[in-house]
Amino acid sequence: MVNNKKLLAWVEEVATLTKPKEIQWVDGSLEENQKLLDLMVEAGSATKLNETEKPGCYLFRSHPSDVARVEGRTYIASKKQEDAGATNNWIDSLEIKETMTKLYNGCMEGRTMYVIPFSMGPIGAPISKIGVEISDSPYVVINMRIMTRMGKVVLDQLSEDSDFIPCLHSIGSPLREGEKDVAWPCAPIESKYITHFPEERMIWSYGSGYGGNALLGKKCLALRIASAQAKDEGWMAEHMLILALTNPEGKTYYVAAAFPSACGKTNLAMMQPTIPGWSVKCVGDDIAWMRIGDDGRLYAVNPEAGFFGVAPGTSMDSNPNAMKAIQKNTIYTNVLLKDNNDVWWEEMGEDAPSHGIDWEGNEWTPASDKKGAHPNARFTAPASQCSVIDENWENPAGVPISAILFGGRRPSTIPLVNEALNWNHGVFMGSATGSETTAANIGAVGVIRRDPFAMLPFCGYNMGDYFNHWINMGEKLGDKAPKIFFVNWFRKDNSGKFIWPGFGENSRVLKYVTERIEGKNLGEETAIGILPKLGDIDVNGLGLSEATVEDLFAIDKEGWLAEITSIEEFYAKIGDRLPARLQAELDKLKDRLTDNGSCGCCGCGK
Ligand code: SAT
Ligand code: MN
Repeated sequence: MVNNKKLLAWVEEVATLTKPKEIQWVDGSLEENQKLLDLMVEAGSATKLNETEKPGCYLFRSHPSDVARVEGRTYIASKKQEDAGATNNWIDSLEIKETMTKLYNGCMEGRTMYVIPFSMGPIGAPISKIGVEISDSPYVVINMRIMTRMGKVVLDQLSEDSDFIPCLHSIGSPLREGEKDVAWPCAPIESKYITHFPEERMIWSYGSGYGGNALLGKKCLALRIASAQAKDEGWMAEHMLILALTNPEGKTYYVAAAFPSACGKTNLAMMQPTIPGWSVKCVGDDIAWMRIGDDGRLYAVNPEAGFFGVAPGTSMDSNPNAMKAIQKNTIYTNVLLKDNNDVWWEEMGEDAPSHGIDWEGNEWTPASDKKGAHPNARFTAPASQCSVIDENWENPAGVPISAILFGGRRPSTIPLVNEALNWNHGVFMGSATGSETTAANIGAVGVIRRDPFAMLPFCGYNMGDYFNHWINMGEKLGDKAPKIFFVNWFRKDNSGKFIWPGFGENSRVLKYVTERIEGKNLGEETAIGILPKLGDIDVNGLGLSEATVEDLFAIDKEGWLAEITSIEEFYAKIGDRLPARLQAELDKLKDRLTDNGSCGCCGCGK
């Protein structure tokens, strides 16, 4: 029996506005899930995959206009524009409510309205947050069942007066009397809106059924709304994977790492180290909620319960543990369907089938000039199916973080690994993160953009205030603060080939990180940070020449000066809420690089 007053009133209010043909309270059971899947297969929007090869797996094809997050249609609605800041699309709360209320009017006609109670974080954990998503998409229901803890178990947590985050979602495609449904109903791009109300802790999404636009627990709640809550409450909601790294002596270090979407977070989170005796376990692959524990250290929880990973590029080479985790009970979206009802995608490590159906539903052969899978094709799989999931992945207290990594796709200038001189220098590094854009967002691919802390599309408030929150957290953590490193697996040589092999070989860098944590006499202070000396990172067997290795850590002065100019431009955009201490870090870096009154050989800042 639902007795939460706010929920009952909200469900009634939404139903009155959106006029669904029926309302279904989702319980999260297996039977309910199967019923929805059967229904979608029958309606022609899902394909059941080969039961022997892929038991319990289904394929969906989205509309070609609805294949990724739409940052251009994603808004932060607040009373004052400066509270959203220069990096967000701001919209006046009252204005957008009026616009979207008109769109929501009757938008669920002919469809079922699902009420999906979910918990981000283990049920009942102190850091967890309860949300309720109302959606007219059964695809959203089955994805939310994998990505979150969902259904009756969550509803049972809500008492008469307890609070939750309302997340309203509609695909924006009413099914009027006599109209035939399509496989992937959605609204045209210009009427899609993904709107966040951080002041009211509320989300309204309209018009898209894909990924982060529609699975509202993920980027919308666990990052945009949670980041605003975290600032107010003194914790952190970050776009970070969490991994456990164990050395041959059996000591485990937990590492959190922020990379922009589709930069290999899932691969790193489940990586198979190539160096003997080391192992990696996964706590999470996309989001970390971190708070300061009783012992003063930073503890991280993965608020999600599943992986929503990029399929193309995922292979037994790049990520064997993900490949194994997605063999059953997995939802595939926008991959290629083989003639035996199994799936395939580019760079899967398996020869392309001689024939198949591509992500747009067309006949495909290797001679086709189009890709078989969309570059942002995804798998949705339960984290519990990952054979290297860490034993503490659902620990309500979280795991203690020893190091934080930032990174992005940078073809030049940025070294393989560079350690911050101190916390605020690390905050500076995070704030200046840049990366080549990827297919995870609709827009140009392959241009470098500043993506501070990999949070550019996910920070729910003014970026300058967010930077300041990081500085404040460092002050609270003091000498218990994790060490900060900037990594770049994506350096290219003159012919455009990646220099560093990446994937499992990244364990060599992680090993160096733990050795730095242990205070081993490695690395040296330079103008840009603490860089490994030649020999500090074991590159044996990689076939890299000494010159190439040197190149991975060389300080490209010209490149850095250009980098500084670009960071200055970005900081200017942030405006007057940019913390003075970050400007000071930028100035110090410039001085160190240009020898302006400094010794020029170290990071002493003199
Ligand atoms: O579509 S999602 O936002 O869930 C995936 C991503 O961009 O990382
Ligand atoms: Mn992500």
